[in-house]
Amino acid sequence: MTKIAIIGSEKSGKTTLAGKLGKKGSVTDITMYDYAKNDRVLTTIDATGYPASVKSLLTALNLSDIAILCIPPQGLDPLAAECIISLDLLGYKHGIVVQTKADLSYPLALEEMKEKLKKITKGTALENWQYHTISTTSFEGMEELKELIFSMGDMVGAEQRSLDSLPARVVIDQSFNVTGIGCVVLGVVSQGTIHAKDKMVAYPAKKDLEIRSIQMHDVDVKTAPAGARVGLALKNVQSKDIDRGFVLSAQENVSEDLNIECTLSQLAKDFAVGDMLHVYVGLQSAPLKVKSIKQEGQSVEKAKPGKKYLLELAGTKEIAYSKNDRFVLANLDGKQRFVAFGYSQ
Ligand SMILES: Nc1nc2c(ncn2[C@@H]2O[C@H](COP(=O)(O)OP(=O)(O)OP(=O)(O)O)[C@@H](O)[C@H]2O)c(=O)[nH]1
Ligand SMILES: [Mg+2]
Repeated sequence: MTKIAIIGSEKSGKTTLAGKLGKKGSVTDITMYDYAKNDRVLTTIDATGYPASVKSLLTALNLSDIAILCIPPQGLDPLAAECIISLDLLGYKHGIVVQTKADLSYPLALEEMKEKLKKITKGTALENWQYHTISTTSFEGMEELKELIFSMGDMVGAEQRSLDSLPARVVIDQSFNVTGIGCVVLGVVSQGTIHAKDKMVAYPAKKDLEIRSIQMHDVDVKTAPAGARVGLALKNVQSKDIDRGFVLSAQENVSEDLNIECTLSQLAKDFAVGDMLHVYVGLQSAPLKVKSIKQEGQSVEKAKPGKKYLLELAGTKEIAYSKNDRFVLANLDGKQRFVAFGYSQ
């Protein structure tokens, strides 16, 4: 089961590509496309709410294992750069830089663009990503891209087996009521293995529940491993008790305020004590106010690009997280909105 996110700047060919990789399914601020044939199962997520919403971009990336960054013949623009910064802050491991609309360019120009992109992404999470050229008009490179996605998917799947034995966590992206069944949620097992009849807790609301049944791509299963996209029928809760971003788990930290040790992107705008930042973890987000900034134990007024700080942040919305969860910080007033990544202390 492979899960990919298609991202990039406006009119870079994202939706046309997504449409070639599966059948259109649910639409919110992300649009899902499904494909299943024999043992090849693919979920493609188009971050349709981006660029208006950075949350759409982060949601698509968090629900996927492989990112497809679309770059059209016009090359990099500020939004494509913002996508690269988000991938770098997330420490996103697997992806392909796809040069789209090859029919509108020519081989030498595409090769030059690739060299330029390799230079720009040196030292970022994208440093060792593969490059591939396609056209959804002439179909050039499309079969090869599918093969590449599935072979990367197999590799990611093998990596995920090391997560199967961790405590189970399921990140929820949809919750609804089904007549005769009750609360049904859709999400991804981010680590561990879940079983029908498991008792879990929905965080941050701390609602006790039981997994009644599990489906993977509309097929009933008894267990689901790390990396699986699942539909779960839940007992003892109602769909209104569970929102997107909730985590089903045995144990999570829950708080409104956060202390985060963070590293600012080289391309971030600086921020100061008193500023509002948006904090993202998994599929959750919340606005938090910067109460204090410390650099090597000393209080400072401002945080500057490329540097490390300990932030004291005050919020009003409960967030669920675990020790190793990576937080991403954004300043929604900025031109380039992503600011930093960090971990709670
Ligand atoms: N010539 C050519 N045109 C393409 C190709 N792929 C997409 N297009 C066209 O490019 C335009 C944008 O394509 P979309 O797939 O909507 O791109 P997008 O990135 O989803 O665009 P937004 O969601 O609006 O940002 C459309 O008019 C497409 O028909 C291609 O391979 N070749
Ligand atoms: Mg689109």
